[in-house]
Amino acid sequence: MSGGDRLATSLGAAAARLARARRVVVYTGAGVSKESGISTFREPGEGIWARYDPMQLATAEAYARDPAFVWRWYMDRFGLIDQAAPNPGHHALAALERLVSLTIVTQNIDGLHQRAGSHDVIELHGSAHRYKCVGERHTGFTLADVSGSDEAPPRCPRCGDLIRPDVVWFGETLPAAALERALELASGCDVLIAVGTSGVVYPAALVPVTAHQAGAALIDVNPEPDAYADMADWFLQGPGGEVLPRLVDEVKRRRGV
Ligand code: BV8
Repeated sequence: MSGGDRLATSLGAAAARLARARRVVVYTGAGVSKESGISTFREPGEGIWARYDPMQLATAEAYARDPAFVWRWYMDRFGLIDQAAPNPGHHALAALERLVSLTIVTQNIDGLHQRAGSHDVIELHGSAHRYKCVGERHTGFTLADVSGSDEAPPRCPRCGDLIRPDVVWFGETLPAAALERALELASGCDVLIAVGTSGVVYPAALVPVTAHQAGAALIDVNPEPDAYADMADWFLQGPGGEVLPRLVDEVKRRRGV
């Protein structure tokens, strides 16, 4: 059987299970935004961490050491995110939310799921569209609220502390309510779809494992094998922007819509 035939067979079986799902969780990582032109983190040679040292950029210590350098790096990245648009993978997941009871649990900070029309989205690692002061006493700012320059981080209008992106850096705990709800949904869902994640960053990476251990069917979508491919009931090997629309079309066909 060719690779394409294997994918079609697995995709049909996965769609049949999805079409009769009671409660679905979709767990996404940077790969789901790759076809929107946003770099992933760990792909050999092209990922963000293949070009930059995360410990020099994505930690509170790095920000304290050189706030202007880290701020400028994030302003460059967020500029690319602002130019990006949802791709067919994001739109397929928004369509799936209209077919089954579904929550997206994302590690991504780009907000593309929401821009594609998904409503129930849990952001485990924060957002590129939200800022807070380093003391975390004042949060929920937009960039316009703090009128930052690309060169130097602005100061909090309420307390004068440095402003920082409201994203989760290495060594920082995830937003407790978001992680708690994500793990609760994972332990109660009957199907979990993992899309575009290497599955190496904890504690977020526990979400698919929690679902699998609770007996949920696991569908893994990735062009390359990842941490979930072996434990998955169906490993759908391909880019999310191609596999997800086909998967949702199959579910619609089985649902007669
Ligand atoms: C924590 C910031 C408690 C936001 C990120 C030492 C000290 C402290 C902690 C640790 C430590 N050692 C280990 C840890 C835990 C650490 C961790 O897990 N490290 C890993 C790397 C080993 N975790 C933490 O620090 C977390 N906090 O543990 O706090 C604590 C506190 C103190 C002390 C101990 C513990 C915080 C983790 C969050 C870090 N923040 N980014 C930003 O700037 O963006 S990391 C980054 O990784 C992003 O958040 C990203 O979302 C996340 C996961 O990456 P992926 O999304 O999976 O992306 P990746 O590139 O890896 O994979 C992409 C996949 O897509 C690939 O498989 C590829 O094949 C696939 N793909 C490619 N094209 C497509 C595709 N898929 C589909 N379609 C395509 N077209």
